[in-house]
Amino acid sequence: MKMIITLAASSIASFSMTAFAADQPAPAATAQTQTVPSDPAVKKPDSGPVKEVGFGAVRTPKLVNRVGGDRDAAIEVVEGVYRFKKAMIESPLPDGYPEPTPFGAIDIKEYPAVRRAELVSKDESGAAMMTGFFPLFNHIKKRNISMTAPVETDYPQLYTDFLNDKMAEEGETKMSFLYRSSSLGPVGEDGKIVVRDAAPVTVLSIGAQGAFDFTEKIAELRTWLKSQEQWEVAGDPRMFVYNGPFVDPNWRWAEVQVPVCRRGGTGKEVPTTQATKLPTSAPPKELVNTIGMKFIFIPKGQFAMGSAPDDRDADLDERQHSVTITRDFYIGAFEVTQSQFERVMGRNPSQFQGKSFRDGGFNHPVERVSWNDAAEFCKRLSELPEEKAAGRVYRLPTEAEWEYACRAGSSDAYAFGDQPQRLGEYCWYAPNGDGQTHPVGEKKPNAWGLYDMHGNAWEWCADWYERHSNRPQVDPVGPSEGTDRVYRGGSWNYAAAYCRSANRTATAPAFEGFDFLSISFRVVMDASTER
Ligand SMILES: [Ca+2]
Ligand SMILES: [Ca+2]
Repeated sequence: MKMIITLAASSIASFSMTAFAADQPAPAATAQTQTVPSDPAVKKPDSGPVKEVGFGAVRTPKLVNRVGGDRDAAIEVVEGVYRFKKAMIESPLPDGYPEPTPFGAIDIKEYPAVRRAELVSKDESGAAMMTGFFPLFNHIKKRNISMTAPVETDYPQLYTDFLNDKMAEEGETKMSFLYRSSSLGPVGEDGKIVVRDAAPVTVLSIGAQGAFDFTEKIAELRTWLKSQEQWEVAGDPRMFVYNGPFVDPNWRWAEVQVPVCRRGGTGKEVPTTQATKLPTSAPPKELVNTIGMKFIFIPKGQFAMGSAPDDRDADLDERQHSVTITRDFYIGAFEVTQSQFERVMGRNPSQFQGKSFRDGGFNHPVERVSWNDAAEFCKRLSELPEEKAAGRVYRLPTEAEWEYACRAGSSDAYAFGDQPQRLGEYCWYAPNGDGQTHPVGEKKPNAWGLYDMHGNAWEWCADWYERHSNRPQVDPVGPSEGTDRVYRGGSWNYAAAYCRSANRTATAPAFEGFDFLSISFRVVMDASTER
């Protein structure tokens, strides 16, 4: 088995180079820059275009912690290219990716979520990896996506006991091309290829040079792990190959990595390389209830909740972590409107109503509702005889469900990408809000068919507020008690950063001298009730 892995490692490396040579113009020169990766240490200017930094090579000291091996090895960025001795990396890395680890050094690194095209092979011979390269290459070509570095190879279920070098009886190999940004294409299947978002992961990594022995590098990581008590293994190993064919074989750059978590952490429960497959981009099922509220079917799945480590607009309470939603659900396509609220509750507390509005305001989101009002609405809607007969039960979304639905497969700042200048297509916010809410559904929906998740009116979630940790979570519902309830998404009178998918806000659930101006909500209907 050891031998096989060594073969696989070297054949991928050498074959990749050949394929680049045959079919690929200089990868770096064709870099299609949708967003510019950025050094978190550098403050973004308040306005104006962000300056392109070479081909994307940026220093990311906050994401890298040198913990062993050659501690003095230091990479450089020269003219937008990573360099170490005579080795260099010219293709851009995915957005937010930490810098490479130089040969012989051992780092602990924080990787953000990444959209990637995967091809799985049960064949361990290494030949399968050769046949895997072209489908992946054709996939990115078809979508007009440029090559990034690295090409990633995962070895899921390779070990039954990594620390004691016990191999599994059989395993598979997964080769992945990484998207630079999730805005480059949707998740879903493309023939044998699956495009999905891998969750953020912390890894122990060792830099490798030229034709290296995979098992030797693994052994060095194992030795390091055995020498300390703070970190433990949290998944199966993977390999990064950074270079194309134009690089001297002796100076090719690679890394061998194994996921780790702090001892006592829960990282093992959701290994990132074996994440639940995300829903495809196929149009979800819709449903309209007896009072005309439209709902969209949201399939269960996994996503990266919170903000990427390099998002300079992010607040401290948005720490990125993996969340698994284990149950399908339905969520309102729109915010609850004034007419829907009035029909169920017999009153309309909104400030933006009356004859100065096109339709009296009835199709605007209801606002000036407290969390308690929103919860009461769900209860009364569930109790309507027609809804009861249909077996439907309504509730507020958990904060995780809300963000999962808002992102609709995206790991960027907004559901459509990272560019706030496009927000006006999707969102009523301060620059275009014109001092009021707007009828629901007038802007573009997200990829799952949900409107006004960004902006128009804020939206209550079920959870009490607390700061996120970086632990993986399954169906989180927030703390059992608290003082403030969460609300999300920004509104007509707030700036772009407040409308980000990950932005969090909270306030008291009852009226206490604050009139909940511009806070509305949308409701969830549990999918199990419909099957
Ligand atoms: Ca909204
Ligand atoms: Ca916030």
